[in-house]
Amino acid sequence: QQNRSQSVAILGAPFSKGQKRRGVEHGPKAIRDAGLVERLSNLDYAVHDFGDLTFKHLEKDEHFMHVPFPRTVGRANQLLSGAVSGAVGAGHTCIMLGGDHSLAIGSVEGHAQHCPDLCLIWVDAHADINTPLTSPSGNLHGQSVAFLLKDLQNKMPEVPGFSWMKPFLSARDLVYIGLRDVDPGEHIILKTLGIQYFSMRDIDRMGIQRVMEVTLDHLLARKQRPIHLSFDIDAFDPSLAPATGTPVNGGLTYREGIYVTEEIHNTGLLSVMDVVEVNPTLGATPEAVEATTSLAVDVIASALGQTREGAHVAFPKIPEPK
Ligand code: 6HN
Ligand code: MN
Ligand code: MN
Ligand code: MN
Repeated sequence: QQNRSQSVAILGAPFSKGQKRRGVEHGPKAIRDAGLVERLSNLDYAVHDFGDLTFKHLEKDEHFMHVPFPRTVGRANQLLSGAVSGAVGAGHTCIMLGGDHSLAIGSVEGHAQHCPDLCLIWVDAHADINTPLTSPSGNLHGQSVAFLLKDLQNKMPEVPGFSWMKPFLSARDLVYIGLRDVDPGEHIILKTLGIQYFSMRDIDRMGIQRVMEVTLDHLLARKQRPIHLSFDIDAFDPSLAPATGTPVNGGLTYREGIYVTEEIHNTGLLSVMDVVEVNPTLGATPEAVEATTSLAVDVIASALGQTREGAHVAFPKIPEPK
């Protein structure tokens, strides 16, 4: 399997205002400290670490309805969009380290500037498709997808801070994997728009192999196109990824999660991957935090071609003694 691009850009987005718990802004540093760059270099990539973006603190940012920090989140995503667009335009496969999942707005938007025909795979316990009118919490990390979808354009109010962007994604270009905590308003949106999703129940019924087959067929059968993978670490079971803000029992096993990223790698079409919601201040013990951050490194390495069979290692034949 050929890698789509031999160079990987790492982009840190230490941002947390899409939800109310502090600490998720330390995600990028924690994932780097777990050895990300070395692991990717071992896979034979040229790794370009672009460092962390610097997000401005906005003085005046009143609630919009019950949505906190709308302008701060909007501005952060505008900045991130430019950075992702630049990295993709320069020919890198881009890994965006969050930060909370509101960052997917800017990440997918920036990706779409270079790849308007992209498709989106959203791996998450949550659907993150609330509008401000359906959201129980008001938090923007639970609303990212609603900002992206053309199909929801006339259901979205004008949220201050987001006038720089327009929705561009079609509901048929999106697949969810791992859902198990969907709000009532989100459920009606998923059903009305006919969005393809695989809940944990679907994974129990079909198995992860069939889920990935249908997912990739749904998105790629008509034509091959760039994949945006938005991976919320809370898709994994909380026993594997405890250091996250909104854990939900009954999540992906280690092997299911790795199978998802292996299959995506094998398409050769991965273009941008987000890894979000790693909150190193929320683990009960240092071991719990380390389990979460090293899991994040594992899924990234797997999405970029690390195999469980060792095939990624450049060893053309069995060495012989002289
Ligand atoms: N995430 N559905 C809940 C809400 O507040 O809208 C939870 C969202 C979680 C968001 O994990 O990225
Ligand atoms: Mn999420
Ligand atoms: Mn989630
Ligand atoms: Mn490969």
